[in-house]
Amino acid sequence: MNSQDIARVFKEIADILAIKGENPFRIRAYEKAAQNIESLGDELFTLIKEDKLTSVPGIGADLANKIKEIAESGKLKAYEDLKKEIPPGVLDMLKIPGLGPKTVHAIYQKLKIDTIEKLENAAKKGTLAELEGVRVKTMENILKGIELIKKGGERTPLYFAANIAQEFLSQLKKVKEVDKIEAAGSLRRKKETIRDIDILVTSEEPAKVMDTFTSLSMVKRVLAKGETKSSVIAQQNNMQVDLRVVEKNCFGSALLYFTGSKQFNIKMRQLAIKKGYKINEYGVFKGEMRLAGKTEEEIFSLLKMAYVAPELREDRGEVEAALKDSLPKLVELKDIKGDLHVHSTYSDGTMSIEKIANTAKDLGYEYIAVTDHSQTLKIAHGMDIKAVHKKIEELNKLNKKLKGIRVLCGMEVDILSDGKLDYPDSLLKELDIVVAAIHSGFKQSREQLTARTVAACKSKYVHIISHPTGRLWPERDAYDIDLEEVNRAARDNKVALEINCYHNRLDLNDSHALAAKHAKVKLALGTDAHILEQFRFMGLGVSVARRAWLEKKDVINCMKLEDLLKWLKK
Ligand code: DGT
Ligand code: CA
Repeated sequence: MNSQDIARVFKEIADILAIKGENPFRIRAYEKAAQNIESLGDELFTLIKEDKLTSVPGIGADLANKIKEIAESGKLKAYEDLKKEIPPGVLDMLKIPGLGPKTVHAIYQKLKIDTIEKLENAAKKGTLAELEGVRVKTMENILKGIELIKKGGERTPLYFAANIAQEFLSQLKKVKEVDKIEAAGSLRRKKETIRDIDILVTSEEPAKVMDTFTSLSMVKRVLAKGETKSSVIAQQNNMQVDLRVVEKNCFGSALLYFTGSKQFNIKMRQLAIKKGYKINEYGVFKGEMRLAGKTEEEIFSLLKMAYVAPELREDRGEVEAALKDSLPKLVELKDIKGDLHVHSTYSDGTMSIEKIANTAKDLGYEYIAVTDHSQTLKIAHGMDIKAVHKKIEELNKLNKKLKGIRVLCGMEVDILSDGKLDYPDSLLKELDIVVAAIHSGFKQSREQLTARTVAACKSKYVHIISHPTGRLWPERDAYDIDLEEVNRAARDNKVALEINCYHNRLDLNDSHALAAKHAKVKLALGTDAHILEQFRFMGLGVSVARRAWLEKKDVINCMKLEDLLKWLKK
């Protein structure tokens, strides 16, 4: 149980009270307590030990006792009792993005709807409109939200799927009967979400490989076990993992086939036919004669085309480009010279600036931008102006001491609901780098959200728009924003758009980033790391960038320090 788990209990109590229609002050007290608990982090446990919980604003004797009860027993009786008063299907509705407890209260109390299925029907039939304040748009949003939850249940974000696959791969690599092994499918193409994991191996003894695979400790259930193909459900996320054993000679053609995508495969098959060949997972054939199949390279070369990186295999023009040898030279992780979005202890991060600098240096970076939250974002310890001055001073001193790494003094500045920035220009101009972001008012209209972002682009001091569509898997879908207009504003004002590499953001996504590139907008990669381990999200961001056809010149993180500093001067 960490402080976030405890905060979640309090947040859920607030939600249940709201669904019951209780006194708003009582609800607010629990909400505030949840926020305070969350922002305390580990300090919460020190306060518990020292019996000083009531020194935290908004936490009186009653809440303090409740916190202690959860910390000691992992449970809270008052919460368990409260949960029993509301049908579970009603509580599930809270998971629908954009549907708050007040609306759930009305839906449940007035219309007696108590499951997501019933809610979906009511939204489809339009009967929800009987409720005050529910418009057609609200019903559309509810249906979209339900769709999102359903999708979320089936597909797993890349980061988690890759971790699960890694466990299987590392166990299977230890098996002596396994020769070659590779993950194929959407995972190899680095799609942002993965339905199932496809693994290919070559082996002289497939039966033994299948025995081991189906009895691995990570396996929850065996769906099918055959001589050349088996399928299991992994414990984690209930993900399906398929394993195929193929002939050594066919490894390349099988890898090509099972990497997909399906659309890419179709294109390749048409191309092969045009050239008088036949292509399938066993190889490339002319009549009965097999001409290639051992490696992917061999196949591409037989078809007289350049090697197509897996990330590009989506039938978005890559086959045509490969035939003309005009594929982009995709950016690689090793090209990245710095991370342009991390948080320190100055706001809600857990790393000191010194620690950030040393880690960045160890990663081989030339620079790192420490971009803490601005004053309005209180939940994330947004910094007031005085604190920013202190940070500037500390960084000036630190940079004089440091060798081989430059820490850029930055801030992630809120774009307020009227489009103004959260600090005055006089402060912004003292910073090395300004990342601007929307953290509130997600439900504003498309016009408002677009106007806010465009206004931020027009500021002389903004360099990067962070997570431009606000999506946060699985809670929040991207908000409605006109990215074409944002692209134009970014290009005209020399602002880069971020590919936020945080595992449940990946925002911009691949197709948005590709559109930005076409609009001549630069992209910036930032991990949004709050803890040390999250620096490695950069790899995820690079995957998005590669799927977006980005080259070194499209990504500002590939600039040398000297060039980046020039670029930041605008
Ligand atoms: P996923 O699992 O939905 O995230 O996406 P994929 O791409 O991994 O799809 P999956 O697992 O159904 O199939 C793996 C690959 O096998 C797919 O990318 C291409 C190939 N494949 C599967 N079914 C077909 C098909 O009907 N036609 C062709 N041409 N290729 C297929
Ligand atoms: Ca798959």
